[in-house]
Amino acid sequence: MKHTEIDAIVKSWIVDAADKPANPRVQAIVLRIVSDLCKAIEDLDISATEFWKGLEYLQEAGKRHELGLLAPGIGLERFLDMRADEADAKAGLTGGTPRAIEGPLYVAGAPESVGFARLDDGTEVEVAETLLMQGTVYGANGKPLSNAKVEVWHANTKGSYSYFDQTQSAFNLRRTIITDAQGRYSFQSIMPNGYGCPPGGSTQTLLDLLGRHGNRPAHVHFFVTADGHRKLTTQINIDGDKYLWDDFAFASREGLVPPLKRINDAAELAKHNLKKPFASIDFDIHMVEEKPKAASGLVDRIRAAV
Ligand code: MBD
Ligand code: FE
Repeated sequence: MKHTEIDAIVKSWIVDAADKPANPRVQAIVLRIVSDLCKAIEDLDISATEFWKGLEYLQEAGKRHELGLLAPGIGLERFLDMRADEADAKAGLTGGTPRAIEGPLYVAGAPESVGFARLDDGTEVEVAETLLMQGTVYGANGKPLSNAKVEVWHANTKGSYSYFDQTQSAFNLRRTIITDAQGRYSFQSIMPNGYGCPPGGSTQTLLDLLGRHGNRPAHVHFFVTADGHRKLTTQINIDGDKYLWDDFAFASREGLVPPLKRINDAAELAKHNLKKPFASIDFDIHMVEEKPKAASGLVDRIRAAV
């Protein structure tokens, strides 16, 4: 079939078949996606068996709650970021901390504290390097922002996230830190390890067929919100990680790999009440204003909440 024939027949199914008011946005999107899919079936001569295998794949991925993992794995979540960056550039919005994908592993409702938080529950202190991370949140006017909300979440030494990994304590490695009067946040935690897609799962199965690995470099996620500013979703990567520029989710970005210092100085150890050398990362965060034509910082999606 020619593409013009496909367009006509799909329009007859999706648009002309309507006999009551349609949601025009949904109609336009479904028309486009079904037409494009039919064209792919035609052009690639996708067999009926291949079609049903594809549908079954998505059904199974949904059953396993892996669609939120598949989306970054095939680049779609990164693509949304690229479009948001483009919208910002067009709107003349510059200067903020780069955004980076949220991923599927955020949990709302983490314990809140002002200025400082300890993120880890202590169960991995023996096997993990201690990580201290700190910085200042700056507003659009370049001045430190007190009372900004910094939500942080990251994986443990096995690359697993609490809540999704039920062997971890509630909210392990997840906290909400309110910046102090100087706009500063700081936390003590453990050095995370990179995440790997569950072996045998839907996402890894597809990645295998594509000849790809399913690993992320070690990273720390942030949501930052402050009055009068656009919500920032970002993450930093741990410098030196094997997968630093080979992330299966394509989220590594210039500006989001802060220098990592290894500290062994007795006075510094004493200051933080630590007994062994630790890693320290300084990361300042620059917020921008919410602008009409720029990307919104708010993304409505279902998130776990406790
Ligand atoms: C993660 O930890 C993550 O951040 C993303 C984007 C995908 C899978 C696991
Ligand atoms: Fe993550």
